[in-house]
Amino acid sequence: MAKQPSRYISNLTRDTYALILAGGRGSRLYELTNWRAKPALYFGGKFRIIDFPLSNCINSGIRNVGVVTQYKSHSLIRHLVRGWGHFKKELGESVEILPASQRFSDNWYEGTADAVFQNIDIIRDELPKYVMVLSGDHIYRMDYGNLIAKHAESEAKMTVCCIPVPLEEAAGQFGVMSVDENYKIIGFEEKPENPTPLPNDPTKCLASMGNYVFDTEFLFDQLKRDAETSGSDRDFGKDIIPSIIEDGNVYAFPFGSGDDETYWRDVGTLDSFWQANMELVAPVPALNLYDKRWPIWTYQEQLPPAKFVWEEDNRRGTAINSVVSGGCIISGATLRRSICFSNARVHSYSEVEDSVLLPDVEIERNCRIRKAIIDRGCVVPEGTSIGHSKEDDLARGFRVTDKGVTLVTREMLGLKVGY
Ligand code: ADQ
Ligand code: ADP
Repeated sequence: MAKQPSRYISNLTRDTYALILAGGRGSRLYELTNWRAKPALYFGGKFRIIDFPLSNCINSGIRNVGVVTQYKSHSLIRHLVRGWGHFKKELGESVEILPASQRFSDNWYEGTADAVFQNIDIIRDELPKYVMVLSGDHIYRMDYGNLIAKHAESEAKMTVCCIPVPLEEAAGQFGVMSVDENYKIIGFEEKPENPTPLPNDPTKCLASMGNYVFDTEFLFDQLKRDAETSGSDRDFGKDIIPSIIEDGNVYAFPFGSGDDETYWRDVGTLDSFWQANMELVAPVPALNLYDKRWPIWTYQEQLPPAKFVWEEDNRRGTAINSVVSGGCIISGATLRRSICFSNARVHSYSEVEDSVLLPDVEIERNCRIRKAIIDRGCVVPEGTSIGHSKEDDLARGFRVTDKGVTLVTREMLGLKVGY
């Protein structure tokens, strides 16, 4: 590689404005996204999904970020204000919230491209050379600096992050591309039923991660052209990418090409949400949340440390292969392979296995809980059994997935609803 000027990557990231799309509905998460947007969903004991792309931006040196919100944005906005509201414009840093506000048209954000189009003036004010459009829906750690450097070096107009995914997982779920030997994109289909396999691995295809880098003016030109195209869904995957690959200069960037680990999860379903959380209780998880060089920032209220109480009559408050957050008290109860978000209370004689307890959950005495997701603020009454019989769970109004994960929300327990 030719010798690069000093501060090569930091100059590129400084010249980049990142727009995180956080307006999606996440309908396959059912009641978990009844009250919150998918990017506001809790993850990993103390985070929300949006913290991952936001932390990736900050850790990569991208300090000007807009978060585009729309659907059920209240808890997302509250989190952003509390946890990400301290950046100082005077120091060249900002995390701005960009709700759909009908400034240009009478419509809310239609597709993803429209969500960017409706903020062109705000982006233009920042005078960035590059614009990154990032999905607010995924869990991964990535140094975007490598991606932007590759974009600049290949003189691409647009670069799409990609990752090999098994064909059956990708079918109908992801944008799928074919590339030449230089990773120039030569074909792109949005969510095909029969994805084109990779030449060197017929079991996988190259999926789009929904993360893009653009030369700013090129992006604006495409968005304006698309806005005037009748019949367009105003979507990057459906409309913009397929319409520009023919003219060339659209490249793919394989995730994990730099120093990044290749952990990337789209927690779009209850099963994948449960699974991704469960991966963190493994003795050595694939996602390292403990890397001081790549901290995941979040908002966390001040809470006392987690407490484990072993009562005198041998009721053992224990947590084995589990992740327990601040403010929790596990008294005389046993947790195995479980994640407790802040302020959980698990009382005597209860057993919790392979489960995710979101914040402020209380499990009263003598409960047996297995393979469950317990939503924020649930109080599970004494003696309740969850996850041991699908019929019983369904009869009590809980949701049970095909893979046998039980979701319990406050509403299902007859408690008051609301965030
Ligand atoms: P999807 O994830 O299905 O596919 P989409 O539902 O449009 O695409 O969501 C993309 C991102 O934009 C999400 O973060 C979502 O929250 C947000 N979003 C959706 N609609 C929005 C709106 N109207 N306003 C603001 N934000 C909105 C995309 C690509 C695929 C790719 C997958 C990877 O289209 O090609 O494979 O992402 O997950
Ligand atoms: P259990 O159903 O297990 O009896 P309790 O609510 O009585 O649950 O709590 C059991 C233990 O947890 C208490 O004996 C105490 O040691 C600890 N505990 C409960 N609340 C607090 C608190 N606010 N601060 C510190 N420890 C607490």
